[in-house]
Amino acid sequence: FTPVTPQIRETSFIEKMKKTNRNIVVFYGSQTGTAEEFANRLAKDAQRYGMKGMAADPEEYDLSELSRLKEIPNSMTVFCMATYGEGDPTDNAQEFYDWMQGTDDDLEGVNFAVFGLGNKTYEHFNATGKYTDKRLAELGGKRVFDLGLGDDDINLEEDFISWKEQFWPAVCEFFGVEATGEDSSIRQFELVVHNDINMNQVYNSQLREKTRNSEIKPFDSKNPFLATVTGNRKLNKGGNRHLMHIEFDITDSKIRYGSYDAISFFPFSLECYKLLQNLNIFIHHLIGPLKALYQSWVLDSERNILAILEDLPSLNPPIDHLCELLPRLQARYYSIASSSKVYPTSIHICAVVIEYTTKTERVFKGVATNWLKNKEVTDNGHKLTIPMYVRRSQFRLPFKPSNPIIMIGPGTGIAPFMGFIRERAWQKKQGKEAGETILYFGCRHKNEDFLYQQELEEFERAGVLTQLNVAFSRDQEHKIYVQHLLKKNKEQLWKLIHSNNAHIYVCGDARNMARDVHTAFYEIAEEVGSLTHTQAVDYFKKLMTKGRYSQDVWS
Ligand code: 2AM
Repeated sequence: FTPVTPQIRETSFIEKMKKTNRNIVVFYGSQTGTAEEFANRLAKDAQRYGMKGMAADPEEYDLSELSRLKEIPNSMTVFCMATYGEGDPTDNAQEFYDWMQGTDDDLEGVNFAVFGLGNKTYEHFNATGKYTDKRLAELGGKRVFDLGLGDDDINLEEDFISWKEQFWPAVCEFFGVEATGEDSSIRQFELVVHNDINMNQVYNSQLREKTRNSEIKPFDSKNPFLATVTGNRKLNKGGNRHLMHIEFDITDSKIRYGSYDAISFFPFSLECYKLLQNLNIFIHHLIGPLKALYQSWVLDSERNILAILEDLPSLNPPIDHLCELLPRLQARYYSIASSSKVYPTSIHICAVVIEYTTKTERVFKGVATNWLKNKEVTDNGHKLTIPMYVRRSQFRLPFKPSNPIIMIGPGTGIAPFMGFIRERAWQKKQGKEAGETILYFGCRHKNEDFLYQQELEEFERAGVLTQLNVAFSRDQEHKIYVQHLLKKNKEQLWKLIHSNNAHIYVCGDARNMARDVHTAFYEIAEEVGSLTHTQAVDYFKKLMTKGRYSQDVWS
């Protein structure tokens, strides 16, 4: 697909809006693409109301021009802002976020609205959206419509649609305009059939752009590094799942990483998977505001776009329209399981291959994990490469190696801790006095999915890992989970936390595990430290702000 209008590279969004006659700019703080998709939809909606919108990546424009927006008559800006981790903005919104914090620009006459994308299972629900909304108003901006708070734990799509349904009438009233009824029939793309494509040139990574001051930009989502796969092995000994350990060579990349960072990949060679795998597509276009039906027939039954088209053959959308609605395939993030101190030129990850049968008896296959699973080290002598970059995370080892660490990571939550432990081993080798290094790992069966068992037991024998606690959940009748083992060792843990400055790290499932582990720590503080429940909650909140209780969790 080729854009009909040529793209003008312009860092001034004001100039671009003036040149292309637009009056609404929708910025997105997006990590996985949802906020970007929402921004595109809002920008497109605008034409129904006789306005002209554009979606924009804040990283590509100079946001300090925001106060100039009033130069454009009847203009407004919308921010679709995702929050991730511990209440952080997304990478592409970081600069804008810093600017908001430091600026004293007068935004009088600048009309705005904010939709936040967050997840209630995280403590700092929608922190970035809330801050953007509050800060733009503080600076004198005019809030045209109330902040929307999308919750990915329930149904983000529905939250967005509900917000949008009220947002546009409010905008129309504000500007005194009426809906024109003109639908999104104006295509932004045209279908061009290429018969002579050299597949090797379809995706050409490593175009390392130079920035204005001629420094080479680091690899990032727009400019990934092509890493060679140097290892791929199955970690579990049994069971019907496939847990894998994969190694990448980054020798020529100059990438430096911490064991705590996350690596991301683009499964680019499977572009057709877009059609097969994209759940949560704009199905409301097809079935209207039947939300309950959407929930049960689409979301709960996990029908992706292909399944919908199969099950509703009367829908026969033109292929170019369909492609226009599909969001770009997004990068996937995995915790790094290696330490750059030990492996400066390679990065390791561990991940579970996602594959299961949905309610409609279709086999759902995770796009990236299935693609990675089949990546051999060589394919007929050709080295296989994967476009990737490293994203910094908040997870880091304590500054002083002598501080004790308590790591809790069941399942693939073990990944960053393999890096941590290797780094502690390296510190020990350097003659540094490494503090207690305690791991709580959990899996189903000892003989099946005890990931990195051999390495872990060797680290324990070598005294690097001072305590290895493993909860096998299905080796006996009743479940044993990591939090049960934490409770068993409550005296020791409380002493390490309260008297010895221990750092706590939790990695893995956000929905249940992270919350249950949190509760176990409250109980420990109450039972051993004699705190009241309120005091215990407060105690761990303080540890979090001090960076002594970190979570890298996903749902
Ligand atoms: P289960 O699947 O037998 O319930 C890694 O996924 C391990 O985490 C598994 O042993 C899994 O057990 C366990 N697990 C599931 N829910 C959990 C929870 N709420 N807290 C801690 N561990 C959990």
